[in-house]
Amino acid sequence: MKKALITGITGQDGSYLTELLIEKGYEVHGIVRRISTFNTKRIDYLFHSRHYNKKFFTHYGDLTDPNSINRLVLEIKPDEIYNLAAQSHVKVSFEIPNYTSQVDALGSLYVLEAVRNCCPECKVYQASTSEMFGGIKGEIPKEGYDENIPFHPRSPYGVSKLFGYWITRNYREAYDIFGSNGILFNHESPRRGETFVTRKITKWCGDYLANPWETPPLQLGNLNAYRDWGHAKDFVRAMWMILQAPQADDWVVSTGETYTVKDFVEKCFDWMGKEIHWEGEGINEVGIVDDKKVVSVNPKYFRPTEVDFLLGNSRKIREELGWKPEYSFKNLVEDMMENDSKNRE
Ligand code: NAP
Ligand code: G4F
Repeated sequence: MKKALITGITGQDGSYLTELLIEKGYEVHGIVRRISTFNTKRIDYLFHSRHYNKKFFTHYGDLTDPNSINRLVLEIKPDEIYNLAAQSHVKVSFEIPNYTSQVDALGSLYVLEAVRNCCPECKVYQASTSEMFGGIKGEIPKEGYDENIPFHPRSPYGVSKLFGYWITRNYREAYDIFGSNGILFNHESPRRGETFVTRKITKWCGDYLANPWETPPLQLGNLNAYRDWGHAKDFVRAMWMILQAPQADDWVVSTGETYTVKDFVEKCFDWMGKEIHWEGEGINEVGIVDDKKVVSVNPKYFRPTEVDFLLGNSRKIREELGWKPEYSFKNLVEDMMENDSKNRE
């Protein structure tokens, strides 16, 4: 039986990946960090399921504590490590750049060092990101970003992740470690953190459906940013495929379609059977439904430097590994809206 170790198991991707690996017959170990509230709600049901609980183990550890990572890698001796743990919020990374770098940059080094010292045959998946590309108008390739386009990160998060990307490549070249980067574009789901824009919108829609006249308007930042949004279930499947490839490599994973934040809001209103129209411009732009203001812009959500446009070109993983997404943009919105509108109608 193969053993996998997942850092960030309590996050959106960690929870879906755990399910996938257990279905594939793996024994799954996950690192949970200690915080003062419960942080295991996305994986709690796995402990209570007879199907899962004998193949699933969690351990305390923290990516800022290299001793804990070394100890767990030595004890578990995994066949595969998925390094998903991160301070993953781009806007927050401007407020806590030092901490973000410790987790997202140095944390990935600690994982690789533990593998080099304790189990050099173990394969390592590094959670790299489309945030390493700049999304700056004028620099964007027509077909979308692929593995060969130069990086230009625009946040402490993006810069820290770029270190993770390069240190993974370096350990591959220097020590022959099977270390692969998945350069994943945005992926969402009903388990998405509530401060990321898609989930913030669908959560708000759930409140609005329950009480349209009392719900205060949804406050957003940049309505015109473009993102290539996929479903997390499709994307964790790509992570697994990346570690089953014949050789370690770097892979872009994306849907190949891009939409604005405004498009996402419109699709959610479509799902509710309502039409939204927009008035005004810039920070005065508002969304109106049934003569009522439902969306406004609050500059507090703007970033000091923004990634304006993301579109991925995932031709390589589609052709070489046979990956393709099953969820469309419409299916993604439906899945999130169904979840957030439950028990609210
Ligand atoms: P997420 O929901 O924010 O999960 C992050 C995970 O990291 C959580 O389990 C979190 O624990 C854990 N973590 C944070 N700081 C830690 C620390 N110091 N030590 C140990 N664990 C720590 O993120 P996600 O959306 O699942 O993304 C997974 C990975 O892919 C991240 O590395 C992210 O940067 C990257 N990525 C995500 C996307 C996307 O669109 N979702 C795209 C590209 C790359 P708590 O539960 O305790 O907070
Ligand atoms: O949902 P977001 O916060 O995601 P962002 O910044 O694209 O980062 C996510 O995807 C990355 C992959 O490209 C991951 F690496 C990263 O870990 C994370 O999962 O923001 C998406 C867009 C941005 O342009 C932002 O400025 O939405 C815009 N936006 C507009 N209003 C907002 C809001 N973002 C947030 N979080 N909250 C708003 O109110």
